[in-house]
Amino acid sequence: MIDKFALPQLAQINLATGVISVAEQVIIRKLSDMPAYYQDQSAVRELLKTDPIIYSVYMPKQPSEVTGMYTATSVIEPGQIGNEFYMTKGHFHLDESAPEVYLTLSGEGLLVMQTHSGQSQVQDMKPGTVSYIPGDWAHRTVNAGKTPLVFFAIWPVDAGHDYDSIDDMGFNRLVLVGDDGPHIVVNPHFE
Ligand code: PAN
Ligand code: ZN
Repeated sequence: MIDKFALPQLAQINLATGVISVAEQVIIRKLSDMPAYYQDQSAVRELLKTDPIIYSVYMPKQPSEVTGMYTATSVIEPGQIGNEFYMTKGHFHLDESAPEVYLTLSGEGLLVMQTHSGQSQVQDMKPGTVSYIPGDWAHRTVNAGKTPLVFFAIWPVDAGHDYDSIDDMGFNRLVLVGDDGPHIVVNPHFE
């Protein structure tokens, strides 16, 4: 369908902070929005006293509400909870034919992906990496560095988000803080 109503749009992204000049909506996720996502619950309880921001998402004013693509920048703060890095909740797209592209702008981290059938893949994120996420792969980003992990995402407007599946079962791979960098391990609690 041709999008007759959209007008050209120009935005400026601050590559270090992820802030978009025409940001209309900012989603802020604090630890209190996702306490059960981390394994070490005593570390969670301690950190909840200050309830840090884990990540923020900046969405520009969209050219059209009807068709096309969404764009956003995500900023994952640096930090750890127990022996896990700060990370996003992660989700599947409701429309399994709706893929997504992530372009890393700054920082370093990992993109953890998996299918409903249990296939998994973890990709490095660093400035300039472009990840193609097929429509049926759940995706979560993990900041494994000491500075904010900032990336730009593009996905179809009708993709929809399924958070419940990950809320229920988690991801089958965890990224833990190791002496020599991030360690990817099998999640013992994955169901
Ligand atoms: C991204 C994510 C964003 C936040 O824009 O929504 O990084 O992660 P969660 O949505 O898992 O909290 C995206 O993948 N959109 O589809
Ligand atoms: Zn997505």
